[in-house]
Amino acid sequence: MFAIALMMITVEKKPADIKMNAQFVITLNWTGVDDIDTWLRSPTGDIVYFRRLAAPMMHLDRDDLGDDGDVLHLASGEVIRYEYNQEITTIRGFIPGEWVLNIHMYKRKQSAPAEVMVTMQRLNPVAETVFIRKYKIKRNWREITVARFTMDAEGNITNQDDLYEKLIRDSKNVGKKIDTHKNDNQRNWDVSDEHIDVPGVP
Ligand SMILES: [Ca+2]
Repeated sequence: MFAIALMMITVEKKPADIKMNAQFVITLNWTGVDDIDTWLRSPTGDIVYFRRLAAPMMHLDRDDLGDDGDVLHLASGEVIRYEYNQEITTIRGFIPGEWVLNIHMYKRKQSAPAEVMVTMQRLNPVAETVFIRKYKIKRNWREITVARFTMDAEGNITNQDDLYEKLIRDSKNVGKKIDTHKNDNQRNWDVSDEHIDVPGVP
C-alpha cells in the first residue's frame, strides 16, 4: 500500500515560487580567498555592512569572509568546499535621495588580484539591470565607490555616477550622516586596470 501511495503522488516541476520582499538586489561576487565587504548607505544616513546587517528598508544577507567557513569536514572524512564568494544586499522599499554603494577589500589573502563583479537589479514591476561593474582589486584596504545613485519616491533611479565617497570611518562615526559631496571631484580609481567597464550597460 505504501508503495502505491507513493506512486500516486505526482511531482509537478515548475520554477520555485518564492516571493521576495525586495525592490532592488545588489550582488557582490568575487574570486579567490580575500575578504571583501559591501557597504551601502541610504539617504537617511544609515549604513548596512558586516557589523550592521539590517537598517530601515535594507539588509545584508551575510559577511562572506572569502575562504573562512567555506570548507566543511564531514564525519565520514569527506571534505566539502564552497569557494563561491557572494554578499547580497536587499533594498526593500523606496527612500528618496542619494544612496552610496561601496566595496572594501577588508583582508587580502592572496597575491593574485581579486576579480570582482557587482550587479544591481531592480525587481519590480519587471526585473531590469541597473548596472553591472567589474573590478580587479590588488590592494589591501582598498575602498571603491561602485555607485552613487539618486532614487525618487517611486523607486526610479534618476541619476547615477561613481565618484568616490568614503563610507568607512573609525567605528565611533560609522552610521553618522556625512557630507555626500565632500569628495565630488575625486575619481575613484587611480589604477587603470582596477575598473572594467561593461559595454552596453549604463
Ligand atoms: Ca566580507
